[in-house]
Amino acid sequence: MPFRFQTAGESHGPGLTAIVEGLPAGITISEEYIRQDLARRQGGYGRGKRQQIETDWARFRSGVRHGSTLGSPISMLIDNKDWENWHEVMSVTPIERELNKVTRLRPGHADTTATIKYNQDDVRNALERSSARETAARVAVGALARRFLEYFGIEVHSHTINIGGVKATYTYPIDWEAVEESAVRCVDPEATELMVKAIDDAREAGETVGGISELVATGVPIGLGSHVSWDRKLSARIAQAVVSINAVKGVEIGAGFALAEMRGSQVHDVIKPMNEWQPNATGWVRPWQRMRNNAGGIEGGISDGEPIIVRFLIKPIATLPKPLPSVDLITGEVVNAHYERSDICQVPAGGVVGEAMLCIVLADAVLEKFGGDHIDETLRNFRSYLTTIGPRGLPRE
Ligand code: EPS
Repeated sequence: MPFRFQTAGESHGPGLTAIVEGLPAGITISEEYIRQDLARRQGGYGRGKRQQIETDWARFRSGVRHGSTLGSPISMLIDNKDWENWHEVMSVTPIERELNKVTRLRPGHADTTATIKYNQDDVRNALERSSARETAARVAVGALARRFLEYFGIEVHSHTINIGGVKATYTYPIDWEAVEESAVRCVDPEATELMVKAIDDAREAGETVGGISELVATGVPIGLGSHVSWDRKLSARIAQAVVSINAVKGVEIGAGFALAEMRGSQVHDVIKPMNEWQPNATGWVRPWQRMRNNAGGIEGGISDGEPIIVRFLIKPIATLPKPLPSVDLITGEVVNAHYERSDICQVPAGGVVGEAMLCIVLADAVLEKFGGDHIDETLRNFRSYLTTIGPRGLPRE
């Protein structure tokens, strides 16, 4: 059973809904566990006033009993606290009063494209769903996937490596605690300071800034994904998942675009045997190791056992405090784009959403490979597979 999910909800409607299917029975989970990631998504220097209103919390409505998954669809509700202020504007039923419509199109948001495509005369009918508020639901789904991956010793983290052109210096392994302590989720303290300054400068100028976040997944066994068809490649699935995040305009895996400047011998990751054959706590053995990881943990569309490294670019938020010139949807006149309120920079939060999407893709790939209706069955299949992944000439048990 694949890991499937759907989200629903408008930014200022009553709340967000997520439905997840495919997780085996017997996985222990709590709302508090999910809250940790929801809180991380709400944080980061440069966030707007909305995050002071919300305390995102996902309530289970199905699929979990006495703290364990049942194997049935899991539904979660995240209330919008801000709904209180939007009852009339976002009313499901028709209202008496004539409301001011949003008609000043923001360049860079879905305002123009979605309003025209869906034949609307109020941009709110498009912007409510295209708002990155939806990513709260994805993070709740991603937390379920993360919990599942923990059973296999797979961890997914992210860190900010660039905000507005300020680049972080870092080496692996990353100190993830230091990342979470940084105001912008950056491991480099000097860069953190400069990134904060870049956000302050942007705020003062009525601007917004984007940047780059890096995802690192460790403990991923060799063999997730497939080389045989385009849509089964792990790299392709990750790229789609990450580019689907609001405001993401680019993605690279491993050394990515830097590979264009190297020759083949500098690029490909030389294989060497591991000296250690001892399984770790989860039973994971790593019979092969690479001298480096330019491939970012994926070769031929299949995980190769090295950490999966993915970077993605988040453009500056389209809602500018000092709006760009635009056009009025109704009159066609030149106007300034619509502005309500917005974040100045959402890159630290974007990293958390990226983690969620990577967790979802990896959970799906683990389920595809190992199956199972109860987590014990999935783990049995996983451990059995691990006995087969060493050099072919050596005993496999
Ligand atoms: C967001 C909530 C939204 C925006 C932001 C993300 O809240 P509001 O519109 O009420 O201020 O702050 O949305 C965008 C970045 C966007 O471009 O739409 C959230 O919860 O993440």
